[in-house]
Amino acid sequence: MKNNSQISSKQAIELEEKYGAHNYHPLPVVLSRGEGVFVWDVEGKRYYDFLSAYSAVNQGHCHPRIVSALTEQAGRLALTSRAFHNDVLGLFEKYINEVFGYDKVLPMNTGAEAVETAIKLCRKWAYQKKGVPENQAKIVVCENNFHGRTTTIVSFSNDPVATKDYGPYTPGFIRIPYNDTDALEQALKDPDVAGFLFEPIQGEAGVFVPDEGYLKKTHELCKQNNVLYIADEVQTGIARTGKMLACEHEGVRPDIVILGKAISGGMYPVSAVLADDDIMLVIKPGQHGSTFGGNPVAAKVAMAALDVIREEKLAERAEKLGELLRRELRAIKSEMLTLVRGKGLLNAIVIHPKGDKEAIDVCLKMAELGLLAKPTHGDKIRFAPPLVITEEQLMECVDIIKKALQSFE
Ligand code: IF1
Repeated sequence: MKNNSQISSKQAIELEEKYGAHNYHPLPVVLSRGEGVFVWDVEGKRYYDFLSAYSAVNQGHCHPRIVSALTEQAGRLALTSRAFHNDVLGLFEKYINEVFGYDKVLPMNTGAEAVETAIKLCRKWAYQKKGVPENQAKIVVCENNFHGRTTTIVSFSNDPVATKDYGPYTPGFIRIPYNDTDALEQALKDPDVAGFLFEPIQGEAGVFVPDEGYLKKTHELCKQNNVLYIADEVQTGIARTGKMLACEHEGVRPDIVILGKAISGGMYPVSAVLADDDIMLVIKPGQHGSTFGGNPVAAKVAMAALDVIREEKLAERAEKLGELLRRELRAIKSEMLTLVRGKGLLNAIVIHPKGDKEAIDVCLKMAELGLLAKPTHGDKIRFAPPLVITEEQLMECVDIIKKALQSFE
């Protein structure tokens, strides 16, 4: 692969070190090109991308359909602000509501902005529809959640790395253990609870899949207590777990759905909140918004990205290939590999250290062998390839993972 970068990997890392905030500690890999399931570094080495930008690139890197949607619209009308209408937003809004079966969508840009939007929507609904006293609304969240990095969102995180020294924290959140329906039943005894905000599978926590029936039971509890069921599908949505929404695995229809990441195929920041009229219309003109939210480029890119998901049947593919991947990973003989879990093509392995070797060392070895993945919370490695991966490519990746693990035996 020809290297058309102006700088070497070493120079790129030095520039980031010197001129960039140190809010990340990336693997020592400098990427310069992506296509489908592959990315290439500056020196031309090819890797399988097993992170997919944390499930934003479900459709594969630089999908031609999505690239052309971006470039065509960007050259025609990029941003109008919402002070005026444009000829693309309404088409996107109709399309996404038909795909997911809701009355209305509120378009934003990042996942965190969509989560914040859902929190504001839920609170306003609580005061105007449920009759919760002003400023008393509470939202139940789960231990080990990850919903983004704004000060309100980290206010209800229990991850000290994400929260320390960012106080004072936003009040109005109750945290309960994940995957514990009794704990939710208890929390819902408080009449001021307005919503339950959860991830159908906890991604950052290490792809923690709740027990079968957890979504159904929690949905019923919320219905019984007139509490909004708010699914954060930023990472689990858009076919990643084998369905368009992970909640579909249990036939559950959330009151509010939060989407991000792969809604644009990773091509452009697009996020969205879906709800029916009785909830969404509590927000009146001027009460919420953002400069770029729902801009023509975002709208066109998102429609192309959703087209790709549906036309290439990527949900079905994720379901089938996810079963294969977990079966093959569980067959690997390695003392370091203690657990394999996931749904569709959102998976993780749990690594037991061997001597001084741990998950990060396995990731560095896999990178050497041509596969990129990153540990989360120390001992878990997330495996989330683009959903366009073929069975043959998946088997090649299993082989790389096996070689890396067994290199420490
Ligand atoms: C980083 C983690 C994953 C999310 C869910 C909302 C958001 C995210 C379920 C916010 C974002 C990203 C953030 C990114 C890395 C990645 C991540 F490791 F941070 F936790 F995926 F697990 N809801 N997750 O997963 O969306 O504002 O980022 O668009 O912060 O490094 P965003």
